[in-house]
Amino acid sequence: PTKPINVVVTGAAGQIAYSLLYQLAAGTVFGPDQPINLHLLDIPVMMKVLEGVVMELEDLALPLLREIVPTADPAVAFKDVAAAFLVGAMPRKEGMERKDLLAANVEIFKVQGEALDKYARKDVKILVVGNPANTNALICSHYAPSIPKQNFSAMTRLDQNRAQAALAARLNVQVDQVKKVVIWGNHSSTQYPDAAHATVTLQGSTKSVPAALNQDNWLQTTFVETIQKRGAAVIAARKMSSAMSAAKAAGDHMRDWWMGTKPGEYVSMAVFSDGSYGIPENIVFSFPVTIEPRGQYKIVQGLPISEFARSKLTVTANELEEERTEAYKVLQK
Ligand code: NAX
Repeated sequence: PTKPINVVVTGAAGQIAYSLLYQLAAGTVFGPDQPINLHLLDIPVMMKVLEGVVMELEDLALPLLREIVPTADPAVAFKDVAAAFLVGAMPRKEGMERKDLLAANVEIFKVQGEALDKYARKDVKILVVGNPANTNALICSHYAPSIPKQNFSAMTRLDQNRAQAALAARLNVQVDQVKKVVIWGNHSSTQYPDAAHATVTLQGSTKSVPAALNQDNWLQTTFVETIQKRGAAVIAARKMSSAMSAAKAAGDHMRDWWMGTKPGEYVSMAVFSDGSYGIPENIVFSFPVTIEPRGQYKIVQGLPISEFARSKLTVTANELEEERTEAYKVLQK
């Protein structure tokens, strides 16, 4: 029998965790043969709410879910974890820009980086969901020097899923017929959702999305803006930020990292830039990647970058460099 792995979810009493925990317990992320112990971290005032979440997890009656450890202590939460979902943060409210969130959140990711460094497995896979996700991942890694930088990532999978769904709707095909949409850069309104390399399968034949749409103008304007502003649109409608779709995307991200990507496909993950595509190093930037089962991600190389795309990549890379400067300023105070 396979030994259980420890998996931590922070912000465990929050709304994204509420949808995410079920997926983890049901085996859709780490596979149907991998038992898990769930470590649930939240802040002290949320411990009562967390008790309710624990009751519901018990009542799922799912055999893969072994121990459940609710706690407000990072030392307990991060103990020997093989995977970490860093969801806990202050969520964006209506009208709030992500930059306002930075100061409030870097402190949290410093503390959690230190705890990962001390208590987690050295091969732990870390997914930062809490915003500003890319820069939080950078800070977290900075305070966890004993864990390889390649083990840190931030989530742009929700943006990828949104982009894929929007293209499928436009092309009037089922969502899984659209592949290879890329999200470049920051999980913010400067992200560049790029359909230039995407493919669509229509009645058994596969062609490029730009050729199928024959509307570069739509791809460069309405499409980009719709995806960039989708999070804000959900907040405006729901008065709360995306949760069900965010949790699904977090599961997708970790599953592909753990199990590998499908042959001939790639996915977008925000990871440490190694200078690929001329992006400055030492920022956490969303790139297309492929992953071998149980392996490391590899940034997809050699995609042609148009002049239009280049201008978009520059804007989002600049924003990440600014966030990095801001974050280190806050930490030096
Ligand atoms: P909620 O406010 O529902 O839950 C957050 C939880 O985190 C709360 O229970 C809170 O007590 C807890 N928390 C706060 N500080 C903590 C700490 N230091 N340690 C542990 N727990 C702590 O927010 P939710 O809607 O679940 O969103 C969580 C985060 O995801 C937000 O930062 C949000 O902006 C971000 N998102 C990121 C997305 C992405 O694509 N990367 C998309 C969805 C979402 O907007």
